[in-house]
Amino acid sequence: GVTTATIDLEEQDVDEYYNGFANRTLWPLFHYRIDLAEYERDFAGGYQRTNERFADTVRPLIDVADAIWVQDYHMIPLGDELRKRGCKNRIGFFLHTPWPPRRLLLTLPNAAELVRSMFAYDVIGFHTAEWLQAFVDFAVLECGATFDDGVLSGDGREIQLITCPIGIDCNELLALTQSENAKRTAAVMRESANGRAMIVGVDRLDYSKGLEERFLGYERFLIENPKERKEVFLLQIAPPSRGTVESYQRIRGSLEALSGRINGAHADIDWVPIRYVNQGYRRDVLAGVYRAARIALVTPLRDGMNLVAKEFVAAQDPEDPGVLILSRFAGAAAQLTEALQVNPHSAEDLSDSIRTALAMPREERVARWRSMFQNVREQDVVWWRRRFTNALIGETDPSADRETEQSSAGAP
Ligand code: ADQ
Repeated sequence: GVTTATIDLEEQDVDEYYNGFANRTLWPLFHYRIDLAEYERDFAGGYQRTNERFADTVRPLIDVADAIWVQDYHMIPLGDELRKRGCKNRIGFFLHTPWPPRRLLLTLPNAAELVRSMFAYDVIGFHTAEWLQAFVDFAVLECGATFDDGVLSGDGREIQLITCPIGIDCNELLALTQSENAKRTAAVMRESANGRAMIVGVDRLDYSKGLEERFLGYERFLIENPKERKEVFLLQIAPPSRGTVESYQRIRGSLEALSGRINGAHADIDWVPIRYVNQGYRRDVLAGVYRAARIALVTPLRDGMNLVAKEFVAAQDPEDPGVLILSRFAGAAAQLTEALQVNPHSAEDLSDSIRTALAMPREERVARWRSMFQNVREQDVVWWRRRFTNALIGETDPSADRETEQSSAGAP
């Protein structure tokens, strides 16, 4: 039931806006990687220009009764641009990434201006209380806002800030897990595992996902556990993304080198420790892979939420579930407290947790899984949507209020 309107971007917009400010400036900065963030005036200009274009394009499509929900860091100034075009509707914004600590955000030229543009929204949502608090810190200390009882006041506007952790479409994933394709995939994986325990990782190839650290932690496990090591293998699925950005080309190269080196150093004629695969898979195939895995390694260095962790939980056999090893720096760690939580920077911690997961008795696996599954099922993507839209438009029919509001206020 969704109608989409798309627009084309000029090559310059793709360079400066999408590959530039969105993916070479904000993405690394929001993931605490100021060493990778590139601050170029052209990027910032392209970002602003493109958001103005989005506003010009979408403005005529907005009815007086509509609520508007803007998604993610590509479109931070869009609400403000809509306001400048006379839009009086309720406008919400949801950030899918972390929000960085104030001292890191200060490295971005004109950061305060960007944050003040967000005062145009009525509701801003974050995955966790930590990201929300970091936003408040900046808004209060750098932009002169005040914060009380969930409401930020700044530049004459009031903005409701909410935590709204995104979930997966759990019912869809449960159905996918029961599909023929998933069952076939799980059977193929079990056969090819040949009695060994499969450890799985599924991530976009991105430096925020902690893949190098994961490989090194796994290697440490191989070295420290000579008896158990040939009883496991790691399947890492990592389809390339944002391949035109240099930092992504670099991580791709270094992972190829690292997996090659580890396999070269440890493989035997009948066993390869890492199966490293660079392609995307259908969702039913992924569901089968999750189901066949004994352990999932979800160890980002920083992640807004991380849906792979939730997909893995949903795909498990309730009678004999696998173990989720989860970075404490993923937003998901706030909800999935029964995962084995690790510091992804520590190879020792990763190695120890693999060992613990392999030895974990079935009752403990079931108990931990039940608690996590309850969260994944209850706080699914429908719950997330409802939580946000309830804050944005409340329980009432928004059309009545908004019409009066808009016609009495008039357009500038
Ligand atoms: P992402 O950084 O893309 O999302 P994530 O939440 O893990 O990270 O979602 C990835 C999705 O891609 C999952 O649904 C996964 O199944 C799918 N995927 C990954 N590898 C795949 C493969 N090889 N084949 C097919 N599908 C694959 C951003 C933020 C996250 C936040 C989400 C949602 O960075 O922190 O959880 O948005 O808000």
